Amino acid sequence: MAKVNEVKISVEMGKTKIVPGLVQAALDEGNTAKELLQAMVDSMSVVGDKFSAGEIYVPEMLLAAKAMAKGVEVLKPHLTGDASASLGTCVIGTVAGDLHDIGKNLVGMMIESAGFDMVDLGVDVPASKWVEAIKENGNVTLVACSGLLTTTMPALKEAVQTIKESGLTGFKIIVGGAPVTQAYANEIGADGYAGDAGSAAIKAKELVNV
Ligand code: B1M
Repeated sequence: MAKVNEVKISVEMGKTKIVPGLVQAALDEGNTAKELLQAMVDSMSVVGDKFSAGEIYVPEMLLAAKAMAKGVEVLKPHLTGDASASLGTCVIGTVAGDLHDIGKNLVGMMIESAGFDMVDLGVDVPASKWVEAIKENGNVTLVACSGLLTTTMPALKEAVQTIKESGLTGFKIIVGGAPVTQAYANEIGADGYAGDAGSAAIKAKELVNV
């Protein structure tokens, strides 16, 4: 079996120990980092579909996520560039009530490689914590809020509104995540929206006028 397929299946099965070695072997075989990332994203779609169908449960979903995170660690040096000029600090996190962080981490990685310094607030970030982080960290030019659940879309709205109502200035807010759309981003007053990690980095630069 081609190594890329072995990566895909091993992530689906949550084989955290063997995924890093398989990803490295697939890179050595000539697969690109982008191809391998896409294979792992596809695995997570399969996992999500199996969860929806009641074929697997939360623990299996969690193991698959851990396996993907291990694979992404191996890909990281191949996905990120080496930006020289700093575009300021980006504060990133997943909104309150939401524990999904793989997409947020990929977005953070790509935005960092576009030239931003990164402050990662993690997951389940309450609206007030974004404001504190903007105050505490100098030169925040971008705030990036991720949300993966339809049930946490109101938390995304609350985060954006709380940040805007704080009166703090000098930064733009970008939002994204599977259930989020450009229309929803407009509706909640975000400055930008991106559908995936690569376009988030492009949008981030655009928002800070580079
Ligand atoms: Co969850 N989960 N999950 N889960 N989970 C989904 C999202 C789901 C679609 C699965 C399904 O039912 N088919 C479903 C959501 C349904 C919905 O709301 N519409 C779901 C559910 C229901 C749940 C629970 C409620 C299950 C339960 O407990 N009954 C529960 C909620 C827990 C909580 O958050 N409070 C739950 C829990 C979990 C785990 C903890 C087990 C685990 C997460 C572990 C982790 O992240 N460390 C998990 C996982 C792994 C998934 C799936 C299978 C994979 C998510 C993922 O990592 N995808 C997911 C199914 C799926 O996605 N198809 C699912 C890969 C990742 C690269 O993609 O995160 O979409 P994604 O990120 C993309 C884009 O969205 C975008 O760029 C990224 C990269 O290109 N993007 C941004 C993301 N953030 C962005 C920010 C931006 C811009 C773009 O700007 C700031």
